[in-house]
Amino acid sequence: PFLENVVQHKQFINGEYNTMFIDRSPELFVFPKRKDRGTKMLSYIADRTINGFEGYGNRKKPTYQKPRIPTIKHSEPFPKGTKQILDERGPEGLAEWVKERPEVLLTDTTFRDAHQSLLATRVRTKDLETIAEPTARLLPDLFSMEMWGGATFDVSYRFLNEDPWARLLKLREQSPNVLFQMLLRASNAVGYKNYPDNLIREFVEKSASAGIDVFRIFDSLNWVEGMKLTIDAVRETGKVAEAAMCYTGDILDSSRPKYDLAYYTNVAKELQDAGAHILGIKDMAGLLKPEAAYQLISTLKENIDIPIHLHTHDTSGNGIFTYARAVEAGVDVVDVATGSMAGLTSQPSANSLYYALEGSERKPNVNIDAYEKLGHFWEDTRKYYEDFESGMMAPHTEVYTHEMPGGQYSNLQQQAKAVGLGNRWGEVKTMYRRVNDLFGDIVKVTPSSKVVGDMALFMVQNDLNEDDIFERGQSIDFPDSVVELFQGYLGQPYGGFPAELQQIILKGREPISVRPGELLDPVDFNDLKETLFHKLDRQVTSFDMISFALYPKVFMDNQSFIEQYGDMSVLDTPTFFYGMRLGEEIEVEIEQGKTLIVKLVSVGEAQVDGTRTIYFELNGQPREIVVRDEN
Ligand code: 3PY
Ligand code: ZN
Repeated sequence: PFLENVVQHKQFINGEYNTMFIDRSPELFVFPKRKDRGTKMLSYIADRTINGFEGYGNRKKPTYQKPRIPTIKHSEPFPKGTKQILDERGPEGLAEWVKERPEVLLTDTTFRDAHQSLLATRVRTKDLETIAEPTARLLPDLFSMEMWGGATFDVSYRFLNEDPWARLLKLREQSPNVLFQMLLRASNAVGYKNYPDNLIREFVEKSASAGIDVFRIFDSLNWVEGMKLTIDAVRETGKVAEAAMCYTGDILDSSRPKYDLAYYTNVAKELQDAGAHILGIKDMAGLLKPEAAYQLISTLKENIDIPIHLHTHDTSGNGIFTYARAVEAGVDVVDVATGSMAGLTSQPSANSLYYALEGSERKPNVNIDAYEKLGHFWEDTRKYYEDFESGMMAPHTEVYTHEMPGGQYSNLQQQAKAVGLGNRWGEVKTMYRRVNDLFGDIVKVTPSSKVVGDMALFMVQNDLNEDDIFERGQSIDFPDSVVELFQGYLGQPYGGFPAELQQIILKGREPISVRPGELLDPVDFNDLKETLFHKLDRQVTSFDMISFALYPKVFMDNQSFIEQYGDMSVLDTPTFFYGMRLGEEIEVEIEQGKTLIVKLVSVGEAQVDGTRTIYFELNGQPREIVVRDEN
């Protein structure tokens, strides 16, 4: 504790100490009475055992089979992969290399979008860490692993009480050969609103230094103007700027000409001109039909020079067919997930695509046996997260009508339930599309998709239709997110906002037409460091500062959790969610080489004050924890 006190002392941090510093600083020897790590951890386990995990119900802990892990030789050098190509040849060299490949390349999304779309983003670092090295060793021919960004950032803090930066650093160590890819919402970073320019630059720089190689950058309204700063920031780091356009509507539907082939070709050219090393096509809802994919990719191949990377969701069940046609048209890279984490609202299966392209010279170069083995791990591990499954059991072609992104479907369903509209979910889905049309047919992806969802819930809940909005809109208080969208705080939609509706929603407020970031004050990082130092009473890292600037409350709530319980990312997932069974014994490695053995001996009767005493053994010594029974 002495060393801890010294290195956290303000004078020490600021470098203002001399040889008398220790003698003249008696406060260094006042140690706060802290609960030891073991007791904190037992408190967490006791609480989960009695009260369950938030949103997870209070079920008894199931017995799971230990996930199957493919055998690898840790001592052998890692096979070389795309990371080495980037390091040796730079982003332009990598792009050239991609274009020369005869086979279609694969990005594996299992560590990010697959579980964001199937399991509400709840997969924990502990499980990712277990399979990261086998994945990197067995799939060295991947173009990249998408493993960060999107919703993983705030869900890590908010629901898993984990540090997302620690996840990135740990996984990087386990996978030094394959490019790491993240999803970045341009000026919205990994949040739901525009942030100041200097915060975006700082976020990009620190993400790159912590291990991100490929940044897939998109704007939720396809507003290229809003993406340029982020593209430049990525280019400055020497990493890969994959600028993506979001696919919405249907280029095959001539009755809906707003988003046609010419529109996408123009956006693609603008992104290339803005400095993209790779063009991403982000089909976040899975609306790109097979023939549309063929036409789109063929046309883009004639009009731009940079490689094309296609992302889709398999919600409709047509994902593999879409990819097969895109491959025929010359797409360079496609996004897939490990078989047992693929399909439905997730990405199409890597394994299925491999077999679908049998006989084609563009068949992906992957070790299919390895993919099957990695799939066993995920098949077993996915069971831990059963309560977060969306309940979608079969291909869902209604997506072509409502156009809801894969990652939003289950989320909005939960939101609908929370406001008492669980039994009116069908109406909410229909309303989602009607709101899209009301808003002038806009791109729907985080965060614009959230605004459309908020408005749909609002209209169903208040029994409003389009006529009501136009006739009585002046007296309606619209959700904040809707007002902000129409103020221009998420940027500008293609074709502008519908003017009459904008007036009704803004009620005299002035909309902006410039980049919101231009109007925001820059973050003062020195000031922020000082503030955080006082709040946390410890050394403040650049990662802490960025996270606090993006999500002040979420970040601080997580700090309080750590203060109360310690770092619970060390627990195995079933224990993290359910606590322990009577008589169960577990081993917890709290740091390298330091393992605690925990046994749950018995659970005391509920007392009149609402508490129970839980009896544990910690490394053979009896320990009692008093916990409030919330049931
Ligand atoms: C995200 O922004 O998190 C998405 O996955 C959008 O599709
Ligand atoms: Zn996606």
